[in-house]
Amino acid sequence: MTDKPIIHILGAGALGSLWATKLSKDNRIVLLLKKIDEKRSHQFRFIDKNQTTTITLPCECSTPTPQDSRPIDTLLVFTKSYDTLNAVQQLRNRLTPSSRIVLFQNGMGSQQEITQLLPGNPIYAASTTEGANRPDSQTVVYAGKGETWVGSISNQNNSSESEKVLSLLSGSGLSVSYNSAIWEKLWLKLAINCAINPFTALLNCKNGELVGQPLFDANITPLCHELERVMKVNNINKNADELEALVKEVIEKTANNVSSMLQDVRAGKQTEIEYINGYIELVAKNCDDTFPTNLVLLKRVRSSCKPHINTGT
Ligand code: KPL
Repeated sequence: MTDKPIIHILGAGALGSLWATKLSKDNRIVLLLKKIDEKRSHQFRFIDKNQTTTITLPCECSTPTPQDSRPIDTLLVFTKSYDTLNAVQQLRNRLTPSSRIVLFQNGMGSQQEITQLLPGNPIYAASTTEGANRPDSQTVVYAGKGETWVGSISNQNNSSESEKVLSLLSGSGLSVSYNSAIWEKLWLKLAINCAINPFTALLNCKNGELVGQPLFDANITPLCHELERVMKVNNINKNADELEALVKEVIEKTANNVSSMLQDVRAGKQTEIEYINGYIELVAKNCDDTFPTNLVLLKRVRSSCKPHINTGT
């Protein structure tokens, strides 16, 4: 009989599967899936460098069923930002006041939705630069080693709980550190996503192909000035020049990436635009300010980034 901790993972996309694989060495991982087969297990190929391993993990249903009703101790959430609230709500009868939840969503807004839904729970947000992709539904490729920062975003900010979360996540062997200023990290990541993702989706190009394109070149500076102002409203001081330099640095480092937004568009999926540039527009409305460059990008993605056929490029 083993007393390894049980970690439930909601959202078995590329990143969820990467963490599930890495954490499975020291923990009992349970994947929460919408559809499960009678074996109640999920198998996929995991490719790390040139090594392929077959991973088989137990799974439970992510919607309420009499069979899957045991309380959840630790929940890592990897759903798309727009699915997060509904997905966590579906598990509500399995969450106790001590269930700890770690949110790995892109953008901003889903974190606040969960802290409002569960004001008494220890809730953490993580920001990660780990790279993983899923070339097909049965294969997960670990594409690039990165770093992960995690920090508390709930009122239940208790240091032994935070140490526990850090130690659980560090058991993955991935590089994880605790960040008591996690909102600042999330805001910086949001600003970078606002300044890269919509352009790549509109121009249908890799990150590294943005600089030099008239749409990007004409708008990046005014957009960074708007992001400086919106961040100031949220007590984050980063000036527009620093932001623009950071965006260009990320573009260079991720030159070969197809951004998550363009991946969604190419795969015919809904994008996370409402939790990226859409979140900036929400702040604009709340503080009676306007961020016109951001708004034009938001409207253009809303109207023209309807899913299109994957050309395979
Ligand atoms: O986080 C990203 C994303 O694609 O969502 C960036 C930083 C733009 C890297 O591709």
